[in-house]
Formats: sequence, structure tokens, C-alpha cells
Amino acid sequence: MKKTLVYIAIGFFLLVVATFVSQLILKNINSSQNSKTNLSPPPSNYKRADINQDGVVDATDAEIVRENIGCSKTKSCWNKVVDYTLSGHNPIYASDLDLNGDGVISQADVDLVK
Ligand SMILES: [Ca+2]
Ligand SMILES: [Ca+2]
Repeated sequence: MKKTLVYIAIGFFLLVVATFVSQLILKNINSSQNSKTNLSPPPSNYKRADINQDGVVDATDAEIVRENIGCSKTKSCWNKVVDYTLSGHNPIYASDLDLNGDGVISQADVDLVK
């Protein structure tokens, strides 16, 4: 009789543990799903590609990048002002034109201006 009670107690205990563990797992799944949906989108190249900051990404922006193809981190042109934003107040540096961040201004950066 006592043995039966012990088995019931163990069975109940295991049931409680199993419920607790499954709730923990569910909680983790939910929180990982939440963190995925709450992630803000990475800053898009589109915004950064508005080189002259006139609110549109167009051929003018692409042209500014194209004119500076060949400039790289190791060259003195890198920190030079190549243009000004449309408002005329903010200088655009050659380094701002390296849209893909590889240290060189190339056709790949021009291609990102879309
Ligand atoms: Ca623009
Ligand atoms: Ca680049």
C-alpha cells in the first residue's frame, strides 16, 4: 500500500517537472520568436545611398560615387570633401561614398545607389 503511494507521488512529481520543463521550452520558443519580430530592420543601403541628402536616391547620387571610383582608405582623397549636400551645409567626404564599407570606392558602391 505504501509502495503504491510512493509510486503515485513519484508519478505526480514527474508530471509537475515535465509540465514545468515544457512551459520553459514554450517560453523560450515564444521569446525567440518575439525577438525576431521585434528586430528593427538593418539600416538599408537605400537611405545611405542618398548621398546629397535631397530625399531621393537617383542618378545624381550615383554620379557623385562614380566620380570618385578608385579612391580608397589608403589614399589622401579618402578624407577630402568631394561635394556638399543639397542644403549646402554638410560636406560629403569620399569615405561617405564607400557604401559597402570595403575601404574602396568602386563600381560595387555605384551599384548600391538604386
Ligand atoms: Ca539624392
Ligand atoms: Ca566600396
